[in-house]
Amino acid sequence: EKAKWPKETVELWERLSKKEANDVETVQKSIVHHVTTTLARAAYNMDNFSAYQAVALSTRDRLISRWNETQGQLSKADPKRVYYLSLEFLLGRSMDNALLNMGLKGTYGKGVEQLGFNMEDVIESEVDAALGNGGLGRLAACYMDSLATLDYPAWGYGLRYNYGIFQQRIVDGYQTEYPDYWLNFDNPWELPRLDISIQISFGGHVQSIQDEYGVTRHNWIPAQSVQAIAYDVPIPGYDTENCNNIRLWRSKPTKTFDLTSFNEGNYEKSVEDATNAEKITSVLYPNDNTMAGKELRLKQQYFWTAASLHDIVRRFKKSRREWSDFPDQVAIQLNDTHPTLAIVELQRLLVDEEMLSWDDAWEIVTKTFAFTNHTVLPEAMEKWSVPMFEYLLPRHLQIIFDINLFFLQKVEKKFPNDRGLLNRMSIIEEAQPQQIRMAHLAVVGSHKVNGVAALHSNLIKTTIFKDFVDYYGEDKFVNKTNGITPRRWLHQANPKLSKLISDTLGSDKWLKDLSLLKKLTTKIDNAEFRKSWMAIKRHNKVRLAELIKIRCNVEVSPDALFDVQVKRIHEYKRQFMNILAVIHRYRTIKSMTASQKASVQPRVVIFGGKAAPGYYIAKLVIKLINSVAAVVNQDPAVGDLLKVVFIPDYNVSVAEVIVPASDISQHISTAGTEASGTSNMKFVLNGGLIIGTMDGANIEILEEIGEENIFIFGCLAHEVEDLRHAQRYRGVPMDPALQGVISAIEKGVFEDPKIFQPLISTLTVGKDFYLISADFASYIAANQAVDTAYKNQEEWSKKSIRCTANMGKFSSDRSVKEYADDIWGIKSYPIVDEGHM
Ligand code: GPK
Repeated sequence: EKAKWPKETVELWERLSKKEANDVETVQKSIVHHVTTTLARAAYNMDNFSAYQAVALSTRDRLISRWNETQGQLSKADPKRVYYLSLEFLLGRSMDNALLNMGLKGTYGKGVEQLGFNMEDVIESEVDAALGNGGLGRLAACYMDSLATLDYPAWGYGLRYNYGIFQQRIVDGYQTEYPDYWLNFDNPWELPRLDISIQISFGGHVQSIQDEYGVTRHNWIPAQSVQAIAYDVPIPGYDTENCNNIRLWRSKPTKTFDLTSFNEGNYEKSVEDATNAEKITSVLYPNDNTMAGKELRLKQQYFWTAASLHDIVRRFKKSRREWSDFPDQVAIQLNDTHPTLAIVELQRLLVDEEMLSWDDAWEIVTKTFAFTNHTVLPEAMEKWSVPMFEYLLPRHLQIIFDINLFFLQKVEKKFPNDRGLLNRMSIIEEAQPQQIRMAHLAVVGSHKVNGVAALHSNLIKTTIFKDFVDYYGEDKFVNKTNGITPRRWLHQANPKLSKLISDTLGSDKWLKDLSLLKKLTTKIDNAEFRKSWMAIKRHNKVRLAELIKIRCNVEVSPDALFDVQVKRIHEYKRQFMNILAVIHRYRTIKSMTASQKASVQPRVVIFGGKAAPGYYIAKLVIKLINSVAAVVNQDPAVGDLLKVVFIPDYNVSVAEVIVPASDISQHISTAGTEASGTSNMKFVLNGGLIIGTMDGANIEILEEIGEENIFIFGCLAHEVEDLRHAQRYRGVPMDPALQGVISAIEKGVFEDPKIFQPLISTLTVGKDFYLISADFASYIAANQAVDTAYKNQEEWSKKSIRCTANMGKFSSDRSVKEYADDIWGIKSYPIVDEGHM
């Protein structure tokens, strides 16, 4: 239409859509404009929260111009894009990050202060977007930051839950869950695209008919449908014009479906259907590393993958290319098995709707998808019961059976007469009822499968996917070690350290090339530099001590060693072992003379993390931590030598305070169980040392920073099987120190011991699956080594600097580049600033 406009009209638009300037006064005007118009408030009558809203709206305007410019230029150029399908995006707060990435923090800070507000208070008024559980969801968020920063054409696809991960409160030492209704106030970080609505169907039956060529065609006649509405979340890169997108889908009742029941006079049914439709995107499932198997979760997965694929295919069709070009235009990354149905849905679209042959379609599908595995824990493997699946997605079930049939035929051809092998590799598990193994489907439908750290990627090749490696060959299975974004996890969370590093290195280039941190090594022998380094750590500890005072009502000394374990509560992560060692420490201190006590290194042991609401043992661990804290913190015989706190409602914004303040943090999973871990990287990047097992990315961190700068203990992954076997069948006795700790709990030193009996039972000889007893002695020794090392503050500060200096590898920029080069085949496409609004 624009072409038909007279020249004057086009010029008028051009002139009026020039980008706003970014000086302090223009920014202030835009803030005040939003206060008085969008918020309809009087200019002076405001609190921090409304100030936040106005600053957020003003920031959002600038984000949207970048988003428009980026998406406009990409539409024209139409390069290959990657689509990152993730049921979780754990973004946390957006404002500070957006301002820093766009280079506007200074201007906004000045503008806001002049308007009479404290920028930090304004920033802290924002509630977290908590659309994720833990590591997997936060990884997706870090990858989106890196993709945008590196100018890769990338979109995320996810769900817009009304309720994110629950809020955790501690009542009488127990975790209690509260709904996280994060959309209570408008969310300025999303752009509702109410015009983008896709119909998604469920249920019904399949009609099979012969077409005019005698080919059998399958028609899915669904029973019900809902609408998917798009909400776009702009993701600005750091120091670039590029602004990528996360499209989140929200479910709504379809208008027609509503009307039918309504017109038939069945008002109740129409209300019920509407509610059922809305329910699909109402809540995030709060399980981490475990599978719940609920029908609504399966509905979420199909709703999301179908809407996303429809959107991707529609965008592809605009280019009017051949279907065979699809994999040259589109790469789709499956974040865990949650989006595996996308494989089946694309095959269905190509065969049933686009009328491609099965084989042509399957070639396109398998060239398009790649799959990331995040765990080897059996309880986390996704399986769906065939009857439930058939009821919801009858045509998709047929397609899965066909995929499986053709796949097993090829396996049989390559390895004839091996029934056991076919049984093990089948996508369908022969159980009562039959189960669909989503991991097998994801492997079969993808051209690359990756683990998330070197050890983990090797483990999946020898355990859960061993047969698949034998069949497909090694090349399909690759490693992509996780990474974290240094923008949020150092620059934003630790501004003082970021500034010291930039001042020392003479520029802030390291924020886009983390390997430059290596140059900090030259400063290690500079006492002045070490002093500044440690002063920043202390400043961060004071800040954390304030948070602990507010949230836990416990006073802790910032001069003590801060020892942190914050992550989801899980048996394999062994928070239980940590608190047992704390009890051991407590008993040791209690048994000391005054002069012995004088040489004890004071320690504050800090826990945080959520337990899945149905995970009874994990919840008991929280209770035990709080019971121990209650006793230890009150004991005058201990004083400041030991404090224990459980910080409630651990989330991204709390992590941003905790991570920069840690002296030592704990990454102590049983070897072979933690796929990677990413908080280990965050702590070390901030100059915190770590104590850990030879597990996940700990191993690669050790390789980078050197064994003198990390406290390693415990058995190795290849020893685990034998150790389990030995304790089960040869009755290896419990570690004596651990025995003493258990006796103390059983004697009632910490509340009624009956409460903790189920927890203690997990340590029964022969049942100690996570090998707490086997690792206990070396764990205690490693903790002693930490105390000793910390007493030498000069040496400690050198270790701390070496840690940060050698963390270049763990930038998510490195991870994302590897994915782009080795898996997606995409190139960066820098966006030109054309000055448009
Ligand atoms: C793995 F399987 C899962 C899961 O359901 N949730 C989750 O957060 C984590 N993960 C792993 O446990 C971590 O080791 C890993 O660093 C993270 O995913 C990202 O890969």
